[in-house]
Amino acid sequence: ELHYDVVVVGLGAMGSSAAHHLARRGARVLGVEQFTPAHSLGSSHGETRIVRQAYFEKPDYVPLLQRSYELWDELSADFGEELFTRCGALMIGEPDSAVVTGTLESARRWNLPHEVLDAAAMRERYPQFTLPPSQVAVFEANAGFARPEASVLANIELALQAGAELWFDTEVDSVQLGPSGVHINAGGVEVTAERAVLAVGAWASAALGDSALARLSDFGVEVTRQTVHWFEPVGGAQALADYVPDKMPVYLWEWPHSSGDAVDIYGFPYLEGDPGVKVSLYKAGDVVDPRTVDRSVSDSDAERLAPVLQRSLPGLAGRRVKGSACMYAGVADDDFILGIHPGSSGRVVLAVGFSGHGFKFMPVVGEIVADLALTGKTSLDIDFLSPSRLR
Ligand code: PYC
Repeated sequence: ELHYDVVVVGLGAMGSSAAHHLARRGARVLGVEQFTPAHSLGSSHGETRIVRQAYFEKPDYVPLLQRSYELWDELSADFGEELFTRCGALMIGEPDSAVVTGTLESARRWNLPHEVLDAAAMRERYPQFTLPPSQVAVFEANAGFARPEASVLANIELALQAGAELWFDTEVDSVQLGPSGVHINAGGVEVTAERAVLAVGAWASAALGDSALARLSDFGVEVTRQTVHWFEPVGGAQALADYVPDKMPVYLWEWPHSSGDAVDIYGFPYLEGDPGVKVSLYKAGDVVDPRTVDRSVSDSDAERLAPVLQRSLPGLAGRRVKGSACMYAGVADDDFILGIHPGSSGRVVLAVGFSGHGFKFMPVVGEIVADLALTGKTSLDIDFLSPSRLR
């Protein structure tokens, strides 16, 4: 019989991090992934993800981010490659916008260094951005971007080095409680474990069979299709030099809008080797099924983005040269689902529903999941993310 301390289902950002943290603590770990290492069929691809600490969504996330920053640096050192580049972040909007007020609330509550720049200061310092006179930007120097594919590969490599067994191209057909712990059917092979971790991302509603434990749709996770785009500057390829990380931070920009309009954008500096600069509308996707989602991306996907880009960063509104589609696994209140599954007698840990803003938490989620799977508790406050709040 194949028996493990912990089986981790899903080896995207969160599952690979969990497998890494569990294995380095000496647990006997099996990780199962339906696709290949660091694949592009979920939510852990696309070259870059924003990492920031003055968190406009909720100050409760800040202690998790402080720990995540320590673990980002540890992961980069252990892997031998910089995975988190601190080029700074700009949170832009009207002074009373949710992005600006929320960022300032978290920065003040947790005493995080930041600067408020008005439209004139922005023009001077970051001429790529065109703010109307009424808008401001909160600059956080201790922020930047992480590289998702390399981060997942780092977790996988370090998990393997620490003794984890990882099965790729293997679908999990069922996850059930049984007499010897959790019973999992993975690619036709029955395995048992003391604990299981479900880190299935956007596949929450489509994978794992229909047992009550596996039915994550009960938690109301809604999958949407998101597209990101790379634009060549109006000045052509030689103007890409104006968008390098030394000259341009990551940004998230909330524009005033009537409900239903999708006009908030975010983006990144130019990365060497890319044909353009990455930018996207924030949370603008349609509800989809991950099994049938259209992964091709065309100019029509950028129709709503183009006018917002034109008014926000006019010098970047040139040719669209590349695109990519991914999925968000959204929860109604936009908070993650991180904790022990309420119907699992303490045996199943959920790390799902990251709602389009989870990637920066990848290292701390791995640590928390390992705490929960091995000891049933964690020293970080995650009560606000409890699965029980949703059912
Ligand atoms: O979490 O900062 C974020 C983010 C920006 C766009 C998508 N997620």
